[in-house]
Amino acid sequence: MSTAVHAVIALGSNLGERSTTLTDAVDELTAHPAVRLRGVSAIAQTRPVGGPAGQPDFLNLVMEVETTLAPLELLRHCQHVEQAHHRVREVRWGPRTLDVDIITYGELASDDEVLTLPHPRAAERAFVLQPWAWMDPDATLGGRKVAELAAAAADRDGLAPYPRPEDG
Ligand code: A4P
Ligand code: MG
Repeated sequence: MSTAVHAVIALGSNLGERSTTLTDAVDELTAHPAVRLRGVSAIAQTRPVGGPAGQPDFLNLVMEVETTLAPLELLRHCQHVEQAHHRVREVRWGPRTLDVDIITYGELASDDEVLTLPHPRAAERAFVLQPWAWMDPDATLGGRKVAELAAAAADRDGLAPYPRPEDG
């Protein structure tokens, strides 16, 4: 029996019923018998980074799981969940109903383009780092505190808790 590994997974949605999509996807990802939920962040509303001008704001969250799936098995599982949400993705970095990225898989480092670990753009993206720091204030990525990386990220100003407090 293989040992369980902790993995951090980031979810984003900027089309359709965004918050329902994210919370359903958390349930679907952890419905797999080899995946156990260890933590899930609050939802952040974030301005789109990259992609076509004028696309809607994203909702993003981060979750931590413990899994006995191998890295590529976990990627395949994430892609199945994306597909179950009828993901629309015609343009790179364009609007999508659901995007699921693996941010870390234990301490594994890989530059394989099918599964790059840690996720190559995570360390500069507040839409990943800030929810991660909310979930786990002591988290580190590449030896640096995730909360500090989040504060320094260029897209930090476009991020707010969702729903905003004034919305109730
Ligand atoms: N792939 C390689 N490494 C990984 C990994 N660690 N996790 C490969 C997941 N997939 C990985 O991904 C393309 C290929 O990446 C896959 O075939 C997989 O084998 P994709 O999800 O199909 O395509 P994509 O998401 O359109 O492109 P990409 O490059 O993954 O984009 P990103 O970096 O995920 O960025 N702004 C805000 N505010 N919030 C967002 O959530 N998301 C993006 C997408 C851009 N801007 C955003 C947000
Ligand atoms: Mg992606």
